[in-house]
Amino acid sequence: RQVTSDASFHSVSFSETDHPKVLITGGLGQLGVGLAKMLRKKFGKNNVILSDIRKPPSSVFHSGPFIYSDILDYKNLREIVVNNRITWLFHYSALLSAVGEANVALARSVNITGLHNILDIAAEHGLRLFVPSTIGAFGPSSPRNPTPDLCVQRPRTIYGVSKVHAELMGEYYHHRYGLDFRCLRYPGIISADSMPGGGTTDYAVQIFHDAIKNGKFECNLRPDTRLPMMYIDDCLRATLEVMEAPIDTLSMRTYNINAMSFTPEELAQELQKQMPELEVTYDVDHVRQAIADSWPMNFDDSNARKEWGWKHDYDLPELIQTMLNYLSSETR
Ligand code: AKB
Repeated sequence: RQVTSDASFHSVSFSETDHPKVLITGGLGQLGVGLAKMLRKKFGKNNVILSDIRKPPSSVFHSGPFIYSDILDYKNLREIVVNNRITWLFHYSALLSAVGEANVALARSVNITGLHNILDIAAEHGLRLFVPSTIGAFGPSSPRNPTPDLCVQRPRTIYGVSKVHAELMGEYYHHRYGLDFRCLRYPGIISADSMPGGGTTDYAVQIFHDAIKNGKFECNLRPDTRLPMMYIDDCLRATLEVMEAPIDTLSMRTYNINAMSFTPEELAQELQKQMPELEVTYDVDHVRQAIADSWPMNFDDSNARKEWGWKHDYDLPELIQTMLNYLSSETR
């Protein structure tokens, strides 16, 4: 397969007055269903297709279009893009940091080979492409407090290596083929109605579920491990905002975004203000701890704020209140 390098080729995609036709890959992970819900409100239910290789729960299946798509199968991907006249692609398929270390070959194939298919499809069909990157794209030799957009990136996980690769390949395709590539480096994302799978920041979601269910939580990171974090609604809004940002506001194609930074101990203390009976103990997972110790403690997102107006809504107390309200209404 060949990527055409004729820039005029890309102008056929869609006129600015039309709604985009959206495809979301890896749609059954932590973020896809929420993203689809937000985009469907704005662009119409049938203009947003969720996809994954897993069978969707019936609530997801009945809430809008869902399709089987394997990002490692180029023909399958191209067929979906062509048959549905896709114009925007959100590429969420990936193995996260901890699970990637447990299965390097699979992480390499999904996160790197899969991305190559996505880039080629997007360039070939003039799509606007969003790929999430992460605080995990930095490593022990990066400045950690704070971490700016442009600095040394030498991550020590296959997840981080694959995300640096995605950033660089997307930017290369932008310069070489005119691909409209947009990328945000997410901090740890905290959500109530979807669970992360196999990340290092997962503790910050699990603590809420265990606190409500059992009144206790065993944390797999040290109490003083500081990491950047964000509530899911902010993350999804940032993603839509960067996709809609006029091209002339973007001096770069990859931006850090952030909302807050805390340690497990600080999160537990803030949660205990609402739930004084909550017991938190620590049993450190050394793989996750080593990963967290190599990641940013504070994330400098000043370029996103300056250039396209990024602003978070949720700080730590707001996040805690929102999570507790949601989860306690679920158990009632
Ligand atoms: C992980 O912990 O692997 C992810 C991330 C920060 O990218 N949540």
